[in-house]
Amino acid sequence: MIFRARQFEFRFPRPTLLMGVVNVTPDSFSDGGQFLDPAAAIAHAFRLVEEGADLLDVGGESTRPDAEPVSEAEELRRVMPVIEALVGRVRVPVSIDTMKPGVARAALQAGASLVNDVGANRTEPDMWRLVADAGAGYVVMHMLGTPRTMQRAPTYRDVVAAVGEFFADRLRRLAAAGVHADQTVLDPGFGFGKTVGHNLQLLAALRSFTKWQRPLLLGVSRKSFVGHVTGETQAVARLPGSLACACWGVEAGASIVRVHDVRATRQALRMTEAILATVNGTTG
Ligand code: HH2
Repeated sequence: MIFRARQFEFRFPRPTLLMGVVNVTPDSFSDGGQFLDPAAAIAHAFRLVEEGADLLDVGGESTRPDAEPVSEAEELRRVMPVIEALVGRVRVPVSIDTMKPGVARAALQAGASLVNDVGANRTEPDMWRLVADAGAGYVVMHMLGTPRTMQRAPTYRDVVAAVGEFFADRLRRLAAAGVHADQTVLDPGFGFGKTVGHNLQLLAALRSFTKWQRPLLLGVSRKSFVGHVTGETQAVARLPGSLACACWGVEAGASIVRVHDVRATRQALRMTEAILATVNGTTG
């Protein structure tokens, strides 16, 4: 399996890729306001690379439930100085976390290598054409509704089947828009229109989503369902629960984890991978 994002190419199997989160927002649930100043965001991004991030995900709009939508101009104002400062100065691909084609276009023009589209439930193909033209990577994330509405009593007949059908449909639509399968990453969208039970069911069934032979991205870091299960109310204190999910996720076939705590997650995953390699008889 190969993942291509412009000049970058990752071949799997390989150690799990760590995507470090850079939120240039005042209101992210996990670290809102800490990196709104571009200089702080840039310094944070360099630190994440030093700690072992294989990708950087820069976002200028919080997608937490009930977050205030941000205008395109404001989102550009937040993310562009950060993307421009990072591209060419870090050796890892820079991802733009946006639902807006206009923001994705500007980020790609500035040298970003992939688009992390939490709004991949869109039906208009303009975002996909941009990705096709740039040869960029593209994260296909499942969300029920919009950040405004997604946590209002989400219901599914079968959440695992619904996410699977979404992936199959989007891979077809992306191919029709000229995006090669090698450019895609699949993400069940933990917390995006999901109850605690739905998130747990998706984690339990993660392996079933490997059937498309595409890297699976796991975005569980500090999320509220970890708080619900563990009783930890503070997002920044949810690292142990997040690590448990990440280790399970890698055992269940995840290839990329999107995290705030790169150094700690890297250590947990390298250890998990060493154990798995021994279980599978591929080392010593
Ligand atoms: N989760 C968040 C944001 N972007 N992208 C993908 N592909 N998968 C995710 O699970 C995901 C994501 C939410 O986390 P965070 O960026 O910390 O919070 P906020 O949206 O409040 O900025």
